[in-house]
This record gives sequence, structure tokens and C-alpha cells, in this order.
Amino acid sequence: MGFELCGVAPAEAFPELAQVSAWLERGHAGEMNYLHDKRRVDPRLALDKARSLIVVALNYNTPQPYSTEQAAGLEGDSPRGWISRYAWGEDYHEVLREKLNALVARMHAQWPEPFDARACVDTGPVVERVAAKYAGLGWLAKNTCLINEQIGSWLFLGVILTTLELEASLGPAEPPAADLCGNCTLCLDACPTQAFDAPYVLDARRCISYLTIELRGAIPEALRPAMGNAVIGCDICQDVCPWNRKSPVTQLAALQPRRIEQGGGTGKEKMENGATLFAPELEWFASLSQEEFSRIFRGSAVKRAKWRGLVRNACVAVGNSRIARGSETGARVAALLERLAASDDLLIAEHARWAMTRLGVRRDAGRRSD
Ligand code: B12
Ligand code: SF4
Ligand code: SF4
Repeated sequence: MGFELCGVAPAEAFPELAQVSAWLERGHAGEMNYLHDKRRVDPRLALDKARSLIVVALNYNTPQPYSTEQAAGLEGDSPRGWISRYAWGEDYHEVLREKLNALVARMHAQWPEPFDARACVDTGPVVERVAAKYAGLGWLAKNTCLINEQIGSWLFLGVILTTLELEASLGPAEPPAADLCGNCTLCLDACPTQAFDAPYVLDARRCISYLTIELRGAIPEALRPAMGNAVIGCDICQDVCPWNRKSPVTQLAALQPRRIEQGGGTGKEKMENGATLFAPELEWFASLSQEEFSRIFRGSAVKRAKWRGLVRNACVAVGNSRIARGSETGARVAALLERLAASDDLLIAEHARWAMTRLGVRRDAGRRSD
């Protein structure tokens, strides 16, 4: 089926799931109310008579540089915005779901007796990383990601809950993969918003991934300067991880950075880069119309952030850039921010005003530069 990893775990209330309610009680889930679903603490509550979990992992690493290696970033004349690696290609929910449904269909063809099976990718009531650990796929690392010793952590996870009693990948006395984080703290130290409460524990409310994708309202001002050029998600705690230094790259066409077809990038960018979702110009993000957003991100995981969220995030990243005020781009961006600051959408208007203040742009700067 093209998965890099696959394993089977018995459907049980794994020990780590006992920590979920304390994590929720500390408020670490922020506005992600779906994480309070009671079924998440025991996979048997997610499917009646569930006996086994089949857990798969698909590598999504591509040859493009890591965000921590990207030279252009916020500097220079055309500062770039960062979309997290997982969202460059086609929506992984669709890519994995299609493969998992094909697997379930094959299972039905092979097992004549009736059985139930439910495929989950991300949005189902299963804590997938914990399931993956007990299916023998890797360890739960200090950055909270599942790491596989051979592949690293650029892995999408998917789970099939089934009533079939399948042979588990780990024998009864066999422990899950050992924690190979050792004394390393690179991810904890590199997190720009200090989102880790402690090793292995993330306060999602501070995580850039949460702030740019899940949070619908205003981004707390105190966190904005640390967000750098992040527009959708963040890869830093994985980029710095030694286990990702030699991660293989996927050949899967669906996971390569999408090309931005029409309406994307300035003319210059289109010519130079053929414009893809790998580090597009910030100006492009901030100038997207609602209609362009819907067209360009159809079938992409980016659409979860919604147009309003993306423009809000782009304003923060523009505010963090060192775009030269005297440059051509600087003048265009100043005019763009001024237009956004006058928007009827108060969320966008406030974030645009914040960016103007950060850049030292006066309210009438755009008009004067025309
Ligand atoms: C909610 C969610 C988020 C939230 C919260 C992340 C988080 N760490 O919980 C946000 C929006 C921030 C997020 C970000 C990202 N996510 Co996400 N996310 C999820 C989702 C939907 C649920 C995860 C969950 O249940 N969190 C709740 C808490 C309780 O889980 P936890 O952190 O694992 O909690 C454990 C620890 O806190 C620990 N614990 C608690 N107290 C204590 C105390 C001690 C002493 C110890 C040792 C441990 C401990 O026990 C808990 C239970 O295991 C899963 C999909 C799924 N259905 O599982 C994807 C998922 C985890 N995400 C994924 C990805 C790819 C990402 C991002 C990389 C995306 C991006 N680039 O922007 C980032 C990575 C950030 C990070 N370091 O985690 C992948 C992970 C793949 C992998 N290899 O691990 C998943 C599995 C989606 C998928 N199907 O592929 N995500
Ligand atoms: S994804 Fe970014 S903000 Fe979130 S924990 Fe990792 S480094 Fe910190
Ligand atoms: S950077 Fe270090 S501590 Fe963090 S997940 Fe990787 S090995 Fe573990």
C-alpha cells in the first residue's frame, strides 16, 4: 500500500492515555474542544468490540531544506513565509484515508467472517501517536512527536480500529521502542515560543502550529514576535532533531510541494521559482483574496486555517520581517497593510495595524509611495 511502517497493537487503554485528562485540565488544549472527547482515553470506546489497532505511518519528507536552514527567511527584499512541511502537498487526510480504505477493502476480501473496521486519520477519537508506540513504530519523544529510529519523525499516522483479533507486532513481554532522546534538549531549546511545559509535554496554546491553524481569534500579542515567518504551522522542533538529519525523502507525487497555479506570486517570483508552497513570498500571502484562497488551497491541508486566519498570520509574519521601507516591495507591502488595516474584518484590521507599528509604517505611507 506504500506505507513506510505498519504495526498492530491490541486495543487497550495504554498507560500514556491516563495522562490525557490532566493535560486537558491544565488547559493545554486551548480551544481544541474535540480533544475532550471521552473516547480518546480508551480505543475500545471508539469502536464497539474493538480488539486491535492497525497503525500505519507514511513518510512526508521531501528534498526541500528545513526551515532552520532556509537562508532567505524574513531578510531581504522579498521576505518569505513558511508553510509547514506537512501542508505542502495534497491534504494528507485524503491521501491516507484513501490508502486505509483500500486496506480495509482488502481485509474484507481476505477474511470471510464479518468484522467491523474504522479508519481514522487525525480527526478520529484516537490518540494516534500512543497507538503507534504500542504497535512498535517508534518512541514518543521530548518534542511529543513519534520518532522512528530509521526514518525520523516526518511521518503521518493513520489507524484502523477493528473487531478482528490480530497478532500484535510486539510480543507479550516485548517493550515498545526505547526512548532515544537521551540527554538531548535541542527541540525544547529551539522552540521559539517556549511551548514545552516540560520534556514530553506541550502546551498547545503557545505552539505556533496551534496559533496559526487552530486558533480562530486574535493571536496573543506577546507571542507574535517569536512567530517569525510562520504562516501555517511550524517545523522547528523537528528540523533541529538529530533523528531527522538523514530522513529519507518520499517519491510520492501527492506529497511534493504544490505549484501555485494562477493568481499566485508576483511576476518575479513566478519566473524565478515557478512558485510552489515551499516558502512563498509573504506579500503573496497577505494579498490573497478569499476567492483565490479557496481556489489555490482546494484539497490542501492549509484550508483548515481559513482565509481570514491565513491573512491574520501573514500580517504577523510581515510585521516580523525586516522588509526595507524604502524598497519597491516595502512600498507595496505598506499599501497592502494599510488596506488590510481599514478592513471591516476587525481581526484582520488589528493584526495589520500591529504589523504597521512593528515596521514603523505610518497610516498614509502606502498612498504617498504610489
Ligand atoms: C491536537 C493535535 C495537535 C495540537 C497539539 C499537539 C500535541 N502535542 O498534543 C497542535 C495543533 C499543537 C499540533 C501540532 C502538530 N501536529 Co498534531 N495532532 C494533534 C492530534 C489531532 C491529537 C494529539 C493529541 O491527542 N494531543 C493531546 C495530548 C494529550 O497528547 P500528547 O502531547 O501526545 O500528550 C502526551 C504527553 O503530554 C504525555 N504527558 C502528559 N503529561 C506528562 C507528564 C510526563 C512526566 C510525561 C513523561 C508525559 C506526559 O502524555 C500524553 C499522552 O500521550 C493528532 C492526531 C491524533 N488523532 O492523535 C495530530 C498529530 C499528533 N499531529 C501531527 C503533526 C504532524 C503535527 C505537527 C508536526 C504539524 C505542524 N508542523 O504544524 C505539529 C507538531 C507539534 C508538536 N511538537 O507536537 C501528527 C504527528 C506525527 C508524528 N510523527 O508524531 C499527528 C499524529 C497527525 C497525524 N495523523 O499524522 N497537533
Ligand atoms: S511546532 Fe514550533 S512552536 Fe510548536 S512546539 Fe514545535 S517548535 Fe515549538
Ligand atoms: S531534538 Fe533531541 S530531545 Fe528533541 S525529540 Fe529530537 S532527540 Fe529528542
